[in-house]
Amino acid sequence: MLTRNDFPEGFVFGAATSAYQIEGTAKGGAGPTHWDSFAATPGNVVRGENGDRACDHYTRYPEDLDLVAAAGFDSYRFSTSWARVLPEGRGTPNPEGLDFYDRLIDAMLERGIKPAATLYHWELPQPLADLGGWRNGDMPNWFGEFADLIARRFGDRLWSTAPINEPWCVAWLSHFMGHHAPGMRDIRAAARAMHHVLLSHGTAIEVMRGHGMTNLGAVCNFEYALPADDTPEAAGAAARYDAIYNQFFLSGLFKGTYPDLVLEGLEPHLPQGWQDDFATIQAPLDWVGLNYYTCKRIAPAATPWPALQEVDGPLPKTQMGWEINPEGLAHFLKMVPQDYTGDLPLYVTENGMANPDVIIDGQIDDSARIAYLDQHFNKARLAIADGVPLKGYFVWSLLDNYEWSLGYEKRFGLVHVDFETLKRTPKASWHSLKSMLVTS
Ligand code: IFM
Repeated sequence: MLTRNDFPEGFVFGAATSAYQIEGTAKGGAGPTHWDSFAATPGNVVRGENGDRACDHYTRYPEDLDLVAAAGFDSYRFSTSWARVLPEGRGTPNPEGLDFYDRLIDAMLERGIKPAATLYHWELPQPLADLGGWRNGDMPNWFGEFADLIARRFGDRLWSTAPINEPWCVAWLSHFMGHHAPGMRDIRAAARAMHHVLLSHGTAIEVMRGHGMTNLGAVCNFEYALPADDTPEAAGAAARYDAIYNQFFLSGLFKGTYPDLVLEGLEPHLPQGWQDDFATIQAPLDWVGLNYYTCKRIAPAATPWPALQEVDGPLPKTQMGWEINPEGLAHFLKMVPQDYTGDLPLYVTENGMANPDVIIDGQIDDSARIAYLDQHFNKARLAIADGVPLKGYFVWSLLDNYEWSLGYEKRFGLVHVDFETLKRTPKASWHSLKSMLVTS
């Protein structure tokens, strides 16, 4: 088993969560979000579950942060709910919401935990969703106002900050594939959301820099796109998948343009003048975060662009049905600095697996998760040895939580949550990480 000593001095280990997935939105005066209306629509979410109660982290955060500290994590990656601090999305802040994040951040600092904030992890205030949400060209201004509020109130105490978690999910998964709120399946909506997400990101970076904040980054998610067979058609489909998923956002952020393979489908639908927005989109960053879980096998499809489909693969799978393929992490840890970020510090900002964990005699044997993390940590260690400027690694997730359209069924936590009693029970993986991280 690896130990802390297998990683460079100062390497940051962390656990990650997000607001809607754990806090419980019913408490503390949070406004409604598009996830509430999406979940209230039959067929969208398993059992129609929502984030009303979730893990009640809103109340139980001291116990949760004790678990972060006791495992020896250096940092806690959390998100600030826009609708909790600005129930209308704009205008008058909710003092209770601001006070909650004050308490949460101070509780991290009291425990010696570095607060790693994400401003937006997917719960868009409903009043802004009603105005078209990410499709609306005013979104960067609204997001800038939210960033301004966070910067003024908490900026002096945050260790790191990223504006938006996983732009691909915010834009493509939610506006082209329809799997997440607002559940759209529309190429024009997707194109606009893809661009507005990046412009909002850049606007927030400029706002936060203006307040003197440091250690600002971007967090993108990556899927290792493999051709389903060795035909040129499958290679072409996998390249299109890779361009949409893995290249589009980095290309905007670091090259000031979008990949041709994506423009061939999206260009007619991008907002007018999109070419003029890259000065903001390319606002300088201090680090880039990679979220990595799996690979996908891609085949061509007889449909309009992007004319591709996912097919089943042969590797062992997690509870999500996702193949376990640590090679993909190795691939991205090489490709991202080589093609985009150069010497910029990188973090793995999410990695982990869902497992059908059960409590037997008070214990949870999630040895599959221990093996998964070990394999992926090893790829990180090898990348560092090859000179990749990887500075930290965050495990998804601290707690079992609301896995979006899959409800509470998929368990990603290092800590088990009984969703009836809300009791927390550390799993074998939490204990294993503790042995790895706590040095005597
Ligand atoms: O639960 C999600 C998280 O919100 C974003 N990244 C992937 C995780 C697992 O699906």
